[in-house]
Amino acid sequence: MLYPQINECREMMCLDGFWNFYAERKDGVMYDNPPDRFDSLRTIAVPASWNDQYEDLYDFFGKGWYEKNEYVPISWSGKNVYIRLGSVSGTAKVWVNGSFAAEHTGTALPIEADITNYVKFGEKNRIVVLADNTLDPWGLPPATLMDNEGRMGFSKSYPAVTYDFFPYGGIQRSVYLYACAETRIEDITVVTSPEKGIAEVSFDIELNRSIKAELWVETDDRKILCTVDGKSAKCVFQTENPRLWNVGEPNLYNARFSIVKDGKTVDCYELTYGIRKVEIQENAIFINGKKVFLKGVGKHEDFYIIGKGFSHALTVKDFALMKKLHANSFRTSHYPYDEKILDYADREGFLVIGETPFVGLNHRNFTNDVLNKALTVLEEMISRDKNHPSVIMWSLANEPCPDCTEADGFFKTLAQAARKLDGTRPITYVAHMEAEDNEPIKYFDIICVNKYYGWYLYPGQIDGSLKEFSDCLDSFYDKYKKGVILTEFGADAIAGMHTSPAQMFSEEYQAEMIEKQYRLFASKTYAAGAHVWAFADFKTAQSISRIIFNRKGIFTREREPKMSAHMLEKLWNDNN
Ligand code: GCB
Repeated sequence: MLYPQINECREMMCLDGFWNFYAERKDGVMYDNPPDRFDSLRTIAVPASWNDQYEDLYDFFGKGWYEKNEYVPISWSGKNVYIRLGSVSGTAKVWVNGSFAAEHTGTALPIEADITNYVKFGEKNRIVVLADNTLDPWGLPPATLMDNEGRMGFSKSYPAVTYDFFPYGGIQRSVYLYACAETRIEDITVVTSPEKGIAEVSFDIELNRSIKAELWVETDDRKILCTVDGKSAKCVFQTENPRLWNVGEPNLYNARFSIVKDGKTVDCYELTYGIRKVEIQENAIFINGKKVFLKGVGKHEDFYIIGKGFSHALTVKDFALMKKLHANSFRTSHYPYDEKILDYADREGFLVIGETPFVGLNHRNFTNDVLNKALTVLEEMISRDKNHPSVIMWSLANEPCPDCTEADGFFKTLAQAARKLDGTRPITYVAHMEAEDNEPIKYFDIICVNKYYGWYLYPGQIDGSLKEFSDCLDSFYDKYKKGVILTEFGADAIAGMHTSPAQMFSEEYQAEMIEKQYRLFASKTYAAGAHVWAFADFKTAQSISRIIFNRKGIFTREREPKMSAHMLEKLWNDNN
């Protein structure tokens, strides 16, 4: 699915801003379909989670109805019109002028529908979106059965989710209406294979309907004519001495694709791509034949008031801070992030581990039903993000339960599917911190693992747990003989809390622990990268182990540095 854009053939309008909102509660009026008038409406902002916009919505995990009345220009008549929502929490349904237009399950990925038949051109159109954020034990990610006494959630939390971030609800990414010709370019897949001064670039183009036409590809001072005869076309060329994309060297090319029929341009689309090759060799990551050690962080989409809503300013700020640290990479823990974040990573030369929303999977989740859903989500994610040079590998899960024998077949199928969908990137999965036997690892190219020595294990003992930390990683490597990325290690620190000697929750403890564990891990021959958990403090469900936020951020939630941020800036600058 291509990101909407305005160009010579396509028009677009953004529906971000104020929408009407109705929160459906058991003691209020409940709807199956949008009524002519909702019982009561208030204003809500899009894109943003609803939870922090009004106090009474803070712990509302149900059906949120959004409504907007918007003109569709008369100049769009005769064209096909689509609605595209970047992400809606849980299950989403969309109606246009009372007609049902689309349904989608799964958070953090787009929903798109052809709404041509429902639109009134030159008039106001009523768009209604249902965002159903009911916590679902079979969802991806799964929530445990709601148990408000907190017996079943992550660390006995309220709400009882199986993962450690707040289950924010709502329309959390931008909403667009866009118009293009009846025949349109629906998908483009870019594959680049650089080899000793020459690179092969291949574009696979998919159309929504069959046509016999010219396909012009303009890129890098070339104008290539290919033909489409049917619904797809391929264009392959070789380029000498290409400017390769790499970490810190974000060389991007533009490509413009136009479908020309009888001398008239029917549709066109522009995208940027990078020429680069990712390989795993000798336990390490190589980009264009150069070895790279991942230095960076695990992140979240999370900020005050907007919750998981996208913000351009926050994106710029976060990248600026990561650059200041001399970080070269991050993981989209624990779900796919807004595409604009990946665009920015392409432009800034950051390496990204793109993660699925398969977090908190436990015994009950390894069923055929969940697997089928997971396969759809995986396909949607890879199809959405495949053209970003910054995305260097796919992570197919974060910490599935360590002792689930059922997980083996589940991950075998997912791993095979991922390789089929994208043969150009390595695949990984993040093993559980307590995992001794992690059999699914055999299906992956490189292993990620989270370790919390000095915190959940050996609390209060940084030096006293270093040997165990080291031994445990060594035996992990000895068992699987694959390169290891330490995707999480860290400690909660409450900004402004200082102790001497370093004690848990102080800034000193966090900084000392991260530095000692990083230095030790980075010295291992099998170490392929280390990501500190986490970039910034973030909102979680409430529990006795979380002081409003998970405080493992090296920055506060406001993005102010803790001691560990200053320490890492120096450590990573000194080429460690
Ligand atoms: C983990 C999880 C992460 C949590 C972190 C923690 O292993 O992957 O989502 O936030 O531990 O702080 O407990």
